[in-house]
Amino acid sequence: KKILCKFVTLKFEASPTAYYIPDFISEDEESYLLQQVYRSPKTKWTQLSGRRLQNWGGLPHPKGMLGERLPDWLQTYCEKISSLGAFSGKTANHVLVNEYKPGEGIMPHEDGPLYHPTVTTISLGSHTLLDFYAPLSSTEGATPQTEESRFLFSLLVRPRSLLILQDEMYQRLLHGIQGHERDTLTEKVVNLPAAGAQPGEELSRGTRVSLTIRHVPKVIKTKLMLGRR
Ligand SMILES: O=C(O)CCC(=O)C(=O)O
Repeated sequence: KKILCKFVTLKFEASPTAYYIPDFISEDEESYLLQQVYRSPKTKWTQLSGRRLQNWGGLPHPKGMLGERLPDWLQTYCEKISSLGAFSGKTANHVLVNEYKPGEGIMPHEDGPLYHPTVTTISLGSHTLLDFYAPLSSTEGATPQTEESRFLFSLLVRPRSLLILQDEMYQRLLHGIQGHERDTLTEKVVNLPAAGAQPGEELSRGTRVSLTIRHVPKVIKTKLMLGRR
């Protein structure tokens, strides 16, 4: 398949894995997806500090997600990505849509145990740098660790690209996006060749919409089951 011949594998330490697939979708598909995102009812948006988001597929919960049918425009991409084998044969059933204006971002975080340990992201509208951090060391009495000292590397995600993070990259490292309006690319951006960029290049951020597509294994199929233990 066209998509598979373009991927790049990055290996770090034990086995953190990232696949960066440029031009996973066409410009027409990008416009269509953006149109669908902005056509969604206003009530679908949740405003957070530094970004707003739409949650599709249900709210992940330790006792199980009350699954909601995904709209066709998202289901199509869930199936397309799942057919690459990203979720060990399962089909993605959950999508978070995040919108970041220039200067907005997301604090370093882990995605937690409610998801299959693979996260896939389609970027729309603008590039961003996704930054990776070492987890807080549990060493007692160690000097406090700053965000800066825990920073490891970044990935440049261009519009229309697909990023697949698996294994340690998902389970051990934290990821975040700094609230910058411009990025100067350095050697710390480890996928520059794959993303068709050069060190020293400066990129201005526009509004980026990301589709974070995942598989939530524990799903409650009907409301009737909610009261059961
Ligand atoms: O926008 C992105 O690419 C990252 C989103 C993210 O980390 C999240 O929603 O947990």
